[in-house]
Amino acid sequence: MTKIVNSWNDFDPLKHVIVGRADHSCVPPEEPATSEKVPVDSPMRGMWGPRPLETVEKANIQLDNLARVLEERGVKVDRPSPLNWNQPVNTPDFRTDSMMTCMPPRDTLLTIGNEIIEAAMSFRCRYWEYLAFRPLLSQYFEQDPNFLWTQAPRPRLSDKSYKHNYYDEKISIEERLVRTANKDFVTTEEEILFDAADVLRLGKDLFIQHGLTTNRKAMEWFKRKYPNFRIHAVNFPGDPYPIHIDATFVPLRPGLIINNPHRKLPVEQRKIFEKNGWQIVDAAMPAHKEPPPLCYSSVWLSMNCLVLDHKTVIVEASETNQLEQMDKLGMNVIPIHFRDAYAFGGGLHCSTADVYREGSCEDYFP
Ligand code: DAV
Repeated sequence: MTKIVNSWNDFDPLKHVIVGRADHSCVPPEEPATSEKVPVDSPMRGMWGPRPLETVEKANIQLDNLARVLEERGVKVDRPSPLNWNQPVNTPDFRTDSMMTCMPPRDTLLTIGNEIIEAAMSFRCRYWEYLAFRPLLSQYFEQDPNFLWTQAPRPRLSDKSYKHNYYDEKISIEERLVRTANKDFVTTEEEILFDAADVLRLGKDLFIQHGLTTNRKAMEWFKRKYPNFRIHAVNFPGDPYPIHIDATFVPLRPGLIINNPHRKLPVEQRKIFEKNGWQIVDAAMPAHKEPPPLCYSSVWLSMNCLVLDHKTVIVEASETNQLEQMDKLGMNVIPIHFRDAYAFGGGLHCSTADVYREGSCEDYFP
């Protein structure tokens, strides 16, 4: 019997992974959920359409190189089948003029043990993104009799799912931080919404970031779906654009997490880690002052690393501070160049999705 899908965390030995592809990527037109994530001074504001071919090619070179480095280390790598993303999405509830990309897979697919969940994402332009992964999931289903293939309740993404006067370009960073602290985000509680990258898996515990891409109803869905798990809502008050937990709170091995020093886990929420002897250390400062052009993410992709096992981690090669910190924390570091892929949705962790890691469902926080 072949076991293809198994992964309970982000640090046990990685054996099989999906690496994204940048082909046909577009900058999507503005829509209620995306406006909030694009900084006001970004040249992406107001522009949309296919990304320049040269940037797509450069990103693909680095993605292919990541795949090669992983394969050299004995990790099986699968790649999605990109669609022509430059097509409108039309449903009974909304229309938007283009899709985005199938980068990063980490947002779309959530692996929990022998199950892969296609996430209920809040961006209208990402409505069909899971189709790029269907050939792979279908193959896993054929090969692995225990693979559980799940789609989270499909969101309708009608106007009721968003707060329409939420985005305001005059709003200052301070005001945004107040909103984050008050857990006031662009989505409503009309329906279940989450990006897979908001869910941090640590065996029996799922730590889920409440932010611009994941709402409370999603947490309730996870609670009911996994009655034997502990579901923790976490939030990081220092983040003006809280999207995804993987540039904020990143475990390296059992007992050790790096935390973005600008987005610290509140004292109350730290207790469960401290009580169980886990160490939370401030991540090193990013080496760059700005993200690359046409990038949605912040400079904190510096900490968006891909852990291969409890002693080995892939880190972006120009992130010298982060490389050095990893070394001090006792990790063997594999530096690879990856900044050309950042604009397509994120860093090394974002650009991958787990299929198989050794290990089983541990209870780290008894
Ligand atoms: O810091 O912009 C990026 C995370 C992407 N998965 C940030 C979060």
